[in-house]
Amino acid sequence: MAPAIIMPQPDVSSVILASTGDFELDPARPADAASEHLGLETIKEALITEGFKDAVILKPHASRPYDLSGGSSAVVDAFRSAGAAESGAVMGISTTSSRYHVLAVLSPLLRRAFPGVQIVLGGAHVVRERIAGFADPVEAALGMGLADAAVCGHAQGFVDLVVKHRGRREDVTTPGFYQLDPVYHKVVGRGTGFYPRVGRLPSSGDAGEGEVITMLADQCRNGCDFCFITGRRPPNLTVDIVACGLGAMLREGVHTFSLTDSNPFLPHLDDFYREIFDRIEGEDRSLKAVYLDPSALLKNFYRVVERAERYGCWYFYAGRDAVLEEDARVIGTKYLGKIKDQHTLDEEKTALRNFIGAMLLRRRKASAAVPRKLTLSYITTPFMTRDSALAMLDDMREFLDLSTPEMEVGLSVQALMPYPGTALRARLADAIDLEDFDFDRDDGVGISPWKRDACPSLRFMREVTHRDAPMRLDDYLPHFEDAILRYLPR
Ligand code: B12
Ligand code: SF4
Repeated sequence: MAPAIIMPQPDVSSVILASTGDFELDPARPADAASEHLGLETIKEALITEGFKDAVILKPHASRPYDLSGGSSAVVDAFRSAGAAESGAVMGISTTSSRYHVLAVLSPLLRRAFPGVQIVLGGAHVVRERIAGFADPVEAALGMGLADAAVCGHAQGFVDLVVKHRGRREDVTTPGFYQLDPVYHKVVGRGTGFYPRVGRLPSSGDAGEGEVITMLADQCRNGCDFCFITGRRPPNLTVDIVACGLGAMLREGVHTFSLTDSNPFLPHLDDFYREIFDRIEGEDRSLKAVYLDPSALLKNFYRVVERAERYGCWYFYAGRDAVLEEDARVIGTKYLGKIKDQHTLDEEKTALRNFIGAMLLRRRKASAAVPRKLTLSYITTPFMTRDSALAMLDDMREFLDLSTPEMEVGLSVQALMPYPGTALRARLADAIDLEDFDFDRDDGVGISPWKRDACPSLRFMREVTHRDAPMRLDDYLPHFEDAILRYLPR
């Protein structure tokens, strides 16, 4: 291949941010995505903070994804109206692993329509990893020309490209920013990116509707093997920025904050959250989708219950994950870096039951009419035996029996996914299909990255839902049992 000629690049005229989740190759199939994207809102806010005001987040209308299946002229038009045809336009595309295949169509389309545009890739899929036989996501994206640069971790490198280096990517040396050396065609770059400086708390969603998604802090020290966020740099959000941001949104009429914080009840974050909520004490607000790590309940039960009430949390999402130690070991579900043994899992079960009881009691005492909710999330794996799957099913039923109108308990099941960058992926590499996260793997029905596809949940999901995990499993339990009995050997 002839070495690329380095052309001087103009200043950045516009920045167009988009998510692969908002594009669909098969119009008959509903997309997984939400058109809101907190990561992209964060980048936009960081650019504004640094004085760059011309960033646009591309959003499809009426929550329908952009159709990439036909001539795609509507997609090109949307990018053009956002400024893609201007010289010096930079595109920032965010992707998760399950939507990565969209790029194979989207990037060439954009390059044809807007020659000279810079495409920068970021998001959960973009990590560096060295596993024999697997393509490194950054090398793959850059090598195939799907992007001119790739940002691992948080977005500081992108902000530097636009503001500090005025679009000249060869000058960017910020950690987390990767590109191909123009002469040797080797990937250059290092580390993972910092969370960029923001003047205001980023949020996504429509404040006018009264509910937004936001992140106040993001740290967890458990280190589960399947978890992607582990090891990421914590955001540098200060109490001031968060409290002022929440205050401003409350004044705009927002009453519900959906939090993406990974583990808000860890003791080392107590002071941070307490200070924030002290500042907005007395305001009418509630928090939902609050992640409740069951192990956080073990030593600090009453502290967690008290904090949850004080912060206004009414809808919790807890990772029950595994019920038996053998499954916990496969998944790598941990408490402070240590795989959960049977004793810990059993203690967590008791603690979760007590938590449901405590919430119910408080709900009955409280004057507020809001019912409490807890969704328990379970993870099925291709390595489950019939007995362990049935034990999981029993556990689900026991929790579901505790559901009342005042304290609703719901279930969600996820199939274990060996996402790039996770310890799980490295550990189970020989059980994963080589085509995993490749462009051909979307068969339009369901996706299994596992060579050993004995997983009842995957078959169950295909049969019952015809798509990925339903959020609430309650109605599907009998089908789940059928699938276990039918597909899992004794
Ligand atoms: C909230 C959330 C959602 C929300 C999204 C709401 C929203 N407004 O964004 C909902 C429920 C819709 C959702 C859906 C899904 N999600 Co989700 N989600 C999360 C969660 C918990 C937080 C994400 C977040 O908002 N973080 C806060 C922001 C500030 O950080 P960020 O998004 O990572 O963005 C920063 C960097 O990544 C980077 N960045 C991101 N995009 C870009 C783009 C460019 C150009 C650049 C330079 C940088 C960059 O810069 C940002 C700021 O520094 C993460 C777990 C986690 N804690 O990361 C999982 C996670 C991202 N989701 C995941 C998955 C699998 C999904 C689904 C596929 C689930 C499903 N089966 O339906 C869908 C797919 C959605 C899609 N678009 O494709 C996985 C992705 C794993 C992977 N390798 O792909 C994660 C990591 C959880 C996990 N299992 O480990 N999700
Ligand atoms: S407890 Fe949750 S956030 Fe923490 S490492 Fe495990 S899966 Fe990730």
